Amino acid sequence: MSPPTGIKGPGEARTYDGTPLRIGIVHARWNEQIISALLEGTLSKLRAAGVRDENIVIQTVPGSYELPYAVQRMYLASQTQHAATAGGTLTSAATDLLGSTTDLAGLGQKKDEKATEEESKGSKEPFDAIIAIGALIKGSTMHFEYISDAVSHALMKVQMETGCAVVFGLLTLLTEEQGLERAGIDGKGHNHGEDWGAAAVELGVKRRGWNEGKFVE
Ligand code: DLZ
Repeated sequence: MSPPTGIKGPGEARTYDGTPLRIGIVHARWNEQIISALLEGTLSKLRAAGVRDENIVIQTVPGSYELPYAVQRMYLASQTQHAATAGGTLTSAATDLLGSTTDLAGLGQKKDEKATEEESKGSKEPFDAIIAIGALIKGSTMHFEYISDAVSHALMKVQMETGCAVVFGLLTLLTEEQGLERAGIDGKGHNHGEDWGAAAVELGVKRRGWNEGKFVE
């Protein structure tokens, strides 16, 4: 479904070539119906821009509170992969990037074979952008206010500290109904995941340009 016409929104759709990009997605599992629609919307725009399935890494976390930590660690993991394929040793690269060897415990473990096969086809570049998706629904306590605020600030912080573009896919909702609308469920509203997919491609392409001293518009 296309975005509503009017003043709100990012204006006319722009086209960027997502073919070379590697994109991370991390989504919370709370409010599953809303999240899965948002994820589908996000993937549809990534694929429409040419991002290859093997270059999209999807991780899940229990709730939105875990999103900033996961984004930070996923980015470091992608840097570790890149360092390993670029000739560095996995251990030294990971130690440098993570600052602690205790986080490396899982690196040598045997992985599910199918996942390994799928992963091996894909890019090992650091992520060009990571999309954090969650849906927080206000309850009767202050929980919502604390988590919304903490997660929003932390997602901004992680993008500024890592230099990886982070797309803010966090819905902060007063009601479940608002969530259904913003996920475009039941023909209502507009699926915001589509905007997040498009934003990740645009930022990913621009970031590559900026890294080379070019200004892509
Ligand atoms: C605990 C909680 C509550 C009450 N509501 C939500 C929600 O609406 N959306 C969401 O993504 N997560 C929720 N959580 C879970 C927290 O984000 C977090 O996963 C837990 O507090 C564990 O750290």
